Amino acid sequence: MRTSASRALLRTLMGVLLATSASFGVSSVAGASGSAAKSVTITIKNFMFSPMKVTVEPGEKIKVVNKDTVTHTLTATGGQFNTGNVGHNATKTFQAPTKRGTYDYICNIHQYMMGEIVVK
Ligand SMILES: [Cu+2]
Repeated sequence: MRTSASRALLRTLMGVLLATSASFGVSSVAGASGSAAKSVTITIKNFMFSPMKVTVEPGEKIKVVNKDTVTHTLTATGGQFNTGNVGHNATKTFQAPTKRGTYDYICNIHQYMMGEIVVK
């Protein structure tokens, strides 16, 4: 009885191990397939970008959520990216530049709103 119980336990443990290694396999495949799977979110609230500075991989997806009641944009001062108008509670997604560097951005409507995206 005792042996079959431990055998059952062993089988369960093996199952867990298999499931764990399988999920590891999936995540490493996702990582290998590129940065497209990764994404970061910048939230706009009280006329501020949060976080003000994000570090991303080249081409990583950047999601912008506007929690203010007024419309904002997230616009690179160098013209590399621009969400266009993001209305109240709206979400826009764009891709980070593929070239490494630091990209400053502002809100086109309220140009004192500033942030920074670092591609490394
Ligand atoms: Cu704005």
